Amino acid sequence: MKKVLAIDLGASSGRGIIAHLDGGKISLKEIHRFQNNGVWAGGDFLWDVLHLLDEIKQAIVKANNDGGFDLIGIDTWGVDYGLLDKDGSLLTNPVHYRDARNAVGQKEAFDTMSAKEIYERTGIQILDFNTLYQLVYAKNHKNHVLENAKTFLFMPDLLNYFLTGVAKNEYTIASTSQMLEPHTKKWDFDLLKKFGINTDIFCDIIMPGKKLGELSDKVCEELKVKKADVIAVGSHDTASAVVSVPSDKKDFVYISCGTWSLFGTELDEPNITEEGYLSSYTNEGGCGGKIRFLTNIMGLWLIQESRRTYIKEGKDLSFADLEALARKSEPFKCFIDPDYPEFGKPGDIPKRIREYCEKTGQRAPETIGETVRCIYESLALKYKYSLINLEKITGKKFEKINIVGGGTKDPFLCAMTADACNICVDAGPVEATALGNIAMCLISAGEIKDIAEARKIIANSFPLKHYEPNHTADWDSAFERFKKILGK
Ligand code: LFR
Repeated sequence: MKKVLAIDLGASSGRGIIAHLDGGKISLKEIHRFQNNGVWAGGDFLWDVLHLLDEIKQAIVKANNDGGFDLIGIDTWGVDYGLLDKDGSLLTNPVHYRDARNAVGQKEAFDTMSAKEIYERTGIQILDFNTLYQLVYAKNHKNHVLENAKTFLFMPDLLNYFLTGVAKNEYTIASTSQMLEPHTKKWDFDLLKKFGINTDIFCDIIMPGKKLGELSDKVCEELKVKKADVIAVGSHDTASAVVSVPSDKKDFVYISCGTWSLFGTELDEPNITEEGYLSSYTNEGGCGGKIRFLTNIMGLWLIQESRRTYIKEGKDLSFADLEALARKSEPFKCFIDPDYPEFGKPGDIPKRIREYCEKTGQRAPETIGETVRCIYESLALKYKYSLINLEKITGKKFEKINIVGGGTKDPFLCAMTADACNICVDAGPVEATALGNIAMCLISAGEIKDIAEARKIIANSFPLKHYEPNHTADWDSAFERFKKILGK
């Protein structure tokens, strides 16, 4: 019976979870949790990657003291990267995907190739933080860094490298970069050359489920732990989350719901069409040879960042407090497009929501409860909009939405999703990302046969919460108003 240490890093916190298979169920234990905040340094918004490495080491020591482990998998958010010099040392701190420079890089990239052409080639949703645009910015403004770079690593690749000394780019995380050819699953070097990016820095791509290496002698000595295998899991957190969607159907709809809401389905092949481009559907790489056909929706970030503003103003409200205030507030007062670019930047979201409502001729929210309710309803309506587009593009009709991840702890949002979309919702598991990571480790060790079996085991291990839709005509008229705001 193999023991797994899953390291799951989100954009605001990280965890170390140990797990094993026990009588056809996965048993989990969180042994370490830590903060992961972007840090402003001299006008740059950066990741403190050495802090993350240190926390991962603490998780390794704790897991070792808790009975040991045989396999480690690391997953993180997408797109961000670090560069090594010719001696294998980190050149600079990785830049946070919410740094304002990325929008500049994107604009500059469009001088070389249009957004549509980039989408047609890569199948990836046009988001200003995609690695491609980050590299265009680096080339145009920080070229001394790129000129000294020998090796390019995404965040999980970089952390794996620190633990093993092995430098590889894992496929699912690489697919978030907008720099892969989606059919061959290889680097699109021709594309990169068009942007003048040195293609020598990229590593071999490793597929999820393969062994990447072992904890290095140095790490074992430093931490006084035994050797363990480091597995290339679906190292993009969303790829891991999709592995653990507890569905036994071939076609299913999921929302990986946390800071972001990743709304989509799994496909066998990329689906790159004009409609997909216009409705912001992406073709990210999945585990088991699948494509994650999904759209990236702003998600609970809007509530998290609003809460930070309220706390700065001296109103120390928990998420449960915010939800309670929202429940008591006037329904359907005003809506936002959650994906309006201004909402993606750190700062005073409630103020930006008020401005947005005024600009779009709506009554602006006046209280905290009204603001939070506006966010919840707008997310639920964006899910409905995304479901309609998904059914149109794929020609499939879906009967249920599986919500996985931290958002499953929010019954208000889950119920609203069912009501707005007029569809059943199954919510769970909450630990979707870590579970997908664990599942790929156990598949690589031969303890689980494949992803279908992993999904059965996960469905069997964690209870789901079921929501029946309570769809009223109010949601239909709300959706008509919402579409006008989107300009559709
Ligand atoms: C979710 C996620 C999304 C990605 C965003 C930024 O945590 O990985 O999939 O678009 O973060 O990297």
